[in-house]
Amino acid sequence: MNDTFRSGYVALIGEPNVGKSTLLNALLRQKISIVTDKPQTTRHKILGILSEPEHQIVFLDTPGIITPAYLLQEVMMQFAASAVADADIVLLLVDAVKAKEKRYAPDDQAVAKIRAANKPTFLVVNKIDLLTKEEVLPLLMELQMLFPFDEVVPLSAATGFNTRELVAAIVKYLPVHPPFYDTETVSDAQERFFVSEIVREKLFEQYKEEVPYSATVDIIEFKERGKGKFFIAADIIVERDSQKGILIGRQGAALKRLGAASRNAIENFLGHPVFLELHVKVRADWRGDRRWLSAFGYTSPD
Ligand SMILES: Nc1nc2c(ncn2[C@@H]2O[C@H](COP(=O)(O)OP(=O)(O)OP(=O)(O)O)[C@@H](O)[C@H]2O)c(=O)[nH]1
Ligand SMILES: [Mg+2]
Repeated sequence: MNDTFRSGYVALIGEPNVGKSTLLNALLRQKISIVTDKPQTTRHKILGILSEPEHQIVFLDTPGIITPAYLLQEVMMQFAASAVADADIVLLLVDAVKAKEKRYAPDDQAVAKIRAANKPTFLVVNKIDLLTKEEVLPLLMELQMLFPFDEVVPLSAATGFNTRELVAAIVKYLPVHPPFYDTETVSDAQERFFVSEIVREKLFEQYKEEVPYSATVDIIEFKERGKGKFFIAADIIVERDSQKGILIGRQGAALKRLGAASRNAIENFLGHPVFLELHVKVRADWRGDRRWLSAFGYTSPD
C-alpha cells in the first residue's frame, strides 16, 4: 500500500423505501442487502465494502428514518444513528418522484440527524429514471435549499446511471488511510445473517401488511451435511397465533411456497444445494421485548 491510499466509512441515510439498499447493491455489484417494494425492509446496519486499487469505501446501509412506535423500531433508529456516527461521509438519499410530488422532501428528522453530525454530506437524488430530463434540474435546485450539501448527485440505483460519478465524488472526500478490511472482503456479516435476511425478503414479498413487520427469522442450524449440501433450519417468529395461521396457510401451502422461494434464493446466494427447514413460532410482543430482540440479533449498537 502506498501513502495515497484512501479509505473511509460512508453512511446511507434516508426515509424508508428511497432505495438505500438498492444503491448499496449497485455500488458493490453484488446483492448483499435485501430490497422490497415495502418500506422498513432493512432493520440492521449492513456493511458493504467496495475495494478498488487506490481506495476502499466501507458503505453502511441503514433502516429508513421513522418515528419509532415500538422497541424494534427504536433499535433500528439506533443503527441508523450509529452509522452516521461511524461515517466519514453521509449520503442523504431521497426518492426523486416523491420529492417532486412534495409528498416527500427529506424530512426534518433525517436532516436534523446529519446536521448534528457535522460531516461532509451529499444529497443523493435516487430513482431519476422515473423523471424526464426537464424535471431533474429544477428539482435539484429546490432540494439544494434544504441544507448546504457538499455534493448533489442525481442517479438511478436501479439502472446504475451516475453511480460511478457518486463513487468518484466520495473518493475526493475520503481520508488518506490504509484499507480497514481485507480487499477480498465484501461484508463483515456471517453467511447465516444473509440467509436469515433472504427468508425475511421472501416474507415481505409473499405476505401483505402486518405479517412481514411482525416477523423475524432466527437461524437455528446451519451446517454442511454430506458433500457440499447445506442443512439450514430456521424459525420464523411472529407475535400472534393469527399471524402464524396466515404464515402457514391452508394445509401448509403458504409456508411451503415461502420455503421453496427462500431455498431457491439461498442456493443462488451460497452456490450450494440447500435443505431448508422452516418452523413458525409465536413469541408474544417480541418486537417490544428487549430480551427477545437481542436473542433475534437486534442488539442496539455500542
Ligand atoms: N425505478 C426505480 N426504483 C428503484 C430505484 N432504486 C430503488 N428502487 C425501488 O424502490 C424500492 C425500495 O428499494 P430499497 O432499496 O428496498 O429501499 P430502502 O431505502 O433500502 O428501504 P428501507 O430498507 O425500507 O429503508 C424497491 O422496490 C426498489 O426496486 C431506482 O433507482 N429506480
Ligand atoms: Mg433497505
